[in-house]
Amino acid sequence: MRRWIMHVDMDAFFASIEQLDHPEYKGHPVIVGGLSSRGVVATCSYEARKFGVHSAMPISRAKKLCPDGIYVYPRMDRYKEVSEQIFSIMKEFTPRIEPLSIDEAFLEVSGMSTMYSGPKALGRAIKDRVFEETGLIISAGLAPNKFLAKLASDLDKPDGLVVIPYGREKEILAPLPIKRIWGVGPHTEKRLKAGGFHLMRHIQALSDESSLIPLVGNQARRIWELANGIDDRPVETDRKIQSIGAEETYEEDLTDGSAIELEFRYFANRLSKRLRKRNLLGHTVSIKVRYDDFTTVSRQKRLDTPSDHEHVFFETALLLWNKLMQDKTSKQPKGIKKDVEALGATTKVRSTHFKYSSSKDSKSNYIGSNHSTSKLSGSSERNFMEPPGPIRLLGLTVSGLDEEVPMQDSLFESPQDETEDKLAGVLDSLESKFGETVIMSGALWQRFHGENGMRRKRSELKSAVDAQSTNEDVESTKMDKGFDLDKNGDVGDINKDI
Ligand code: DCP
Ligand code: MG
Repeated sequence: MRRWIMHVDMDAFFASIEQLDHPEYKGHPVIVGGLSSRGVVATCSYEARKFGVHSAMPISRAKKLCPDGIYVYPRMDRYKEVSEQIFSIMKEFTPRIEPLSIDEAFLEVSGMSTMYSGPKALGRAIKDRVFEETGLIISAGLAPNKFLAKLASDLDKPDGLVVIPYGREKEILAPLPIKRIWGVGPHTEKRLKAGGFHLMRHIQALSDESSLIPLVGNQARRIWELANGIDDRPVETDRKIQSIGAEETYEEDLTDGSAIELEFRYFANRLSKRLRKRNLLGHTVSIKVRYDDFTTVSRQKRLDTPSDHEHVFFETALLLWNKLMQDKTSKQPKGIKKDVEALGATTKVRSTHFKYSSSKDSKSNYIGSNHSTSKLSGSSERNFMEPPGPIRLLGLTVSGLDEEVPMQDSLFESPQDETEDKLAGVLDSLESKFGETVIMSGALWQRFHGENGMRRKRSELKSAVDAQSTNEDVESTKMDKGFDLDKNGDVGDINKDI
């Protein structure tokens, strides 16, 4: 039996629902997004795309391009409701569904096309059924594997229905740019292009992946296979959450290390709570930084031992941040003249809340409250180095998630981990009873109530989608997240591990 995979992706999902619920919006440019001065476009109708508006664009820019557009604030509950409706319609066709996002999924349809007059007729039947039930249009791609199916659904958007038949895989891929390969973000694209690989056919000309290894390391085999249309990944119906992240776009830019420290402390606290709630441990921690000129950089680190500990996430964020600040190759915002290393060597930063003690195994623990000044001296520094320019967005993500295996008390890594686990359990149960802000550490209290605290809190409340998609807490099962955290590929060099 031949394998057939279908990929479905709703057209202009949030905007189409707005047009459905407000028939007077039909045929007009509709832009859904954060409406504050720092808002970004979540999506827009195809009518608005003609004006050059697109996802992740600042709303202010969209308004310049399309001043007569209809601007609406997202209604996530409604979009989730419609998404569930669509998924249940698709389940009538096959139970083998792998959801990728709110509006996207893979369907394992091998063997089913015999019930129709081929894969195209099957795709047509599913499209028609979704339209009849919901009034919404999906674009669909059917192909021998996941990579090609996803590519196909995008080839004729909106209202697409494209089949890539057996035997034509390489021919269809040949003229496409290498950035269409799954997992090839801007960083990897640059490296491949430096080696002369611009189009899929340049990779297809190689008999194996060996010439790609010097350029992209252990990604070489996967890239070579995908460029040749080879992809054996199954449709995973019980796909687990792959990452949990928190990010924030600030109403006012952050300009000093102590404010940044507070943000990462807050993110680490949130993420550890969310992991505990799901009984998950994370292997990899990454930070994302967007400067005021929209330059975006990321760094990630794999932990020696997977963790759900706030202090581990926070300290890894500190390490990554200081490495990033010291990294001369990291992009500096235009017009910012400060030499980061010189800054690092001379600036004194106030450490607001905790004192750290380093232990031999390089793990360090906060042991109490302290106000001190210290001289920055490289990556082992316990303070957040000053940023080279104003920061618009910060994010912290934990990925590589595994179910926590119950352990005996004696197996706790350190007495501090044990104490933190017990304390966390108590705080979690108090919080579930009395709400999040009732119990918080001094540092986090400072974030909400200290200098500028209210300003930041206000921006959180206001900007549900100001930082792309669902702003603050982002859970993802997207399979390409391991390569590029950002749907729009603007994350920069996430592959850069330290
Ligand atoms: N989304 C978001 N922020 C982004 C990208 C997307 O909030 N940066 C949300 C809004 C979209 C939905 O996710 O409606 C689905 O994303 P898609 O990339 O599939 O975009 P659309 O469905 O809107 O348009 P398309 O027709 O290109 O699929
Ligand atoms: Mg879509």
